[in-house]
Amino acid sequence: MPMSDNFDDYRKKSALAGDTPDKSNTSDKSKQLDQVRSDATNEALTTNQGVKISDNQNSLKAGVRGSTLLEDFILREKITHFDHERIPERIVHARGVGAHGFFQAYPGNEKFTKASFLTDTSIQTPIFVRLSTVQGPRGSADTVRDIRGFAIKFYTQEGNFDLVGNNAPVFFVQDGIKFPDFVHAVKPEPHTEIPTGASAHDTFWDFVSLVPESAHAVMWAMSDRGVPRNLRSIQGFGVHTFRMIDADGKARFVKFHWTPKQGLSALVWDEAQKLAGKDPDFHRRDLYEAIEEGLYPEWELGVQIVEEEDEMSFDFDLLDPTKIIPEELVPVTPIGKFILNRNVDNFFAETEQIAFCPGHIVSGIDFTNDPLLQARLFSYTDTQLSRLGGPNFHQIPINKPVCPFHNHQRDAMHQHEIHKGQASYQPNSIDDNWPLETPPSEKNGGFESYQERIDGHKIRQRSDSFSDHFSQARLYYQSLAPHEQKHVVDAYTFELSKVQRPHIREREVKTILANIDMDLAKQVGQNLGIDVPNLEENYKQTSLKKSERLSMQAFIPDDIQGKKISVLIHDKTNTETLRTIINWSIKENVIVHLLGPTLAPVTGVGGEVITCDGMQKAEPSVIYDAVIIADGDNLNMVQADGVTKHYLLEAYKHLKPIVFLGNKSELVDQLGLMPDEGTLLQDDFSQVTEKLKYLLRHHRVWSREALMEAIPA
Ligand code: HDE
Repeated sequence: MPMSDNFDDYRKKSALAGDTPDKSNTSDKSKQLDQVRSDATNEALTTNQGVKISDNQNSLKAGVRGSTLLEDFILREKITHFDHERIPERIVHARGVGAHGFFQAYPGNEKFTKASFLTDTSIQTPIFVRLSTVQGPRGSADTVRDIRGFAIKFYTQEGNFDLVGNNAPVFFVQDGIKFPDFVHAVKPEPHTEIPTGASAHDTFWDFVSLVPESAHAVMWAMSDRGVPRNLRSIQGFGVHTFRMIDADGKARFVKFHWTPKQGLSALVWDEAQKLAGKDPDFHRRDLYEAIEEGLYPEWELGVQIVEEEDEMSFDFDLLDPTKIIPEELVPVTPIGKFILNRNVDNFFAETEQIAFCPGHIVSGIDFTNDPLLQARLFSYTDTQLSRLGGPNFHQIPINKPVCPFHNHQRDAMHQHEIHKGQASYQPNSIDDNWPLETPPSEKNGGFESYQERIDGHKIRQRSDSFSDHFSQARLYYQSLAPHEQKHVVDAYTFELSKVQRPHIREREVKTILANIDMDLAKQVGQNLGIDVPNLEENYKQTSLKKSERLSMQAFIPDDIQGKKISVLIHDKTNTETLRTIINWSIKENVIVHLLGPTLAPVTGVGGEVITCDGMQKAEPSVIYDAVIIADGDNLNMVQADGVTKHYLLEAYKHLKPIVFLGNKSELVDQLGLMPDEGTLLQDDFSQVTEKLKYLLRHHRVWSREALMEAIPA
């Protein structure tokens, strides 16, 4: 690429020449803005009745200074509509972000299901995904510690299938009748409506310390899974055991898993807290921007399959939603993949109005008697009645099946269809009995519930097979890498330190944590000043001590696509270096932002004009995965700049790789940083690319955390 006096021209050209993914969506800002312009461009402004409006700035008044007239139907229509713009937010999972994509099945799935979207590899099934936090209201921050909802609507040719899962494979309660209690406890406290988006408060810990069945799910929430780096790098799970039915009517138990190609990564806690202030929309923005950049996130869908005859062969109950099936016992069989490749046009119409329900299933998939799932089957439709204002929410465009649907349901609030004919009942002879039922025996036949044999007494009781609440919580903790275990200790310590009532803190540590793992309990107890009884003799002996894929370390991506790097630049930055970095970023599909001291362009060593993508004060290091400090004749400037120094210190504290180009060991000393495998000091960017790639794939410089821990107090 020839040198150019104008660095910006160079950057545009190199982006065009580079081997980038399909960026037809383009990152060019003006084009993006064009895309979101109103679809009413070139149309006259009218009322909802179609009357053209001549003045949208002034209401109708009696004289220029007079009172406003009731007669002003234009004003009244506009204000009335505005007054009703909000609908009730979801009672849980209120804060979410959505995107469109498609699912593609792998060959061979007819071995266990007859669902056509899973067996016909020639079709791409459109999907809509909504990712959410559980606790906070619509306006809460994205990066709070919480489980993430991961709901997928598959618009199949045989009807909509909703897989309404979470990023943890287990839930807090075993029976749906406990769900409102759990939600009341975790939501903001009733007298203050505090805290927003957080579980670090008395009522949550009061409840979970009294309900041992929550121990396993709480452990997931307190681990790094509770603070994902972004929503492109979270796993999803169907949680409950479902069934799949093949064409011969044979049923098998399945657990759904979906795993990101991007690998799994988490925020460090300090970073999560800072982001909640510096960019409360961090996750929402990240997903939107990745899709706009053409960096489409991808997940592989898989199932753990258990033959019906093996139902009782585990030391936990398959119907218990607080249990996983360790992958050592039943591996995950991949059945397809999905990508998200289109942002919504309108948040309200799509993300807010989408209505998921675990009861939306298609032939080839069926339920089990998991008592949590059974309650969910009722709850979701019920909630839409008040949230979306009546039973016709399936007619809202985002909820509409892509296949035709016909029945005799009529009328009700917000009916969009104009049903014709007299026969809105069956049987009828007026319309030849149409629409007709389809026998299940036919190809693509009607839905038939799996004929499970039920034989029991009506009884309000939990099965004994649901009673081991601690073994799998222990398995989870013991399967984590040492740095992940440390984060769990830190998270329990932080959360419980916010609990005002000492007896709640003590109960959690002495009766829950001590029953899970003594090391964990002792460390948290020590941090909180609580003596912990040794309960090890109560521990149930289990054959499996570790399950490899519970640790996020088991999910290191193959590449670094979609990682974000900031390059700190000042006047007299070496333009040639920036060119090398940008060429590399295009090749690796990495997002690079050049950040100056202000938004004003900086001057390169040869006097070139370099436009900044942002300024260091406004785009803090917490937004990025790594920081590069460019070389040039600018060391004095960098040394004098407090913002840059803080930037680097914070990146170091958050275990991020930092590249000091121009071998700035003087600066490293001055900042008081301990050089480690993540502080890359070189003259030339090409000397660090391999190491930087390695560190970015592994996401953090974990050895630095251990190094900092090892320093004697
Ligand atoms: Fe939900 N849940 N839930 N839930 N849930 C809702 O439905 C409910 C449960 C999950 O992006 C609500 O439309 C009950 C488990 C997600 O729109 C509500 C029980 C799992 C979402 C509801 C559960 C989930 C919801 C609120 C226990 C993981 C967001 C608004 C019996 C497998 C969906 C709405 C979206 C939303 C009820 C337990 C996941 C009130 C009664 C277990 C991802 O109907």
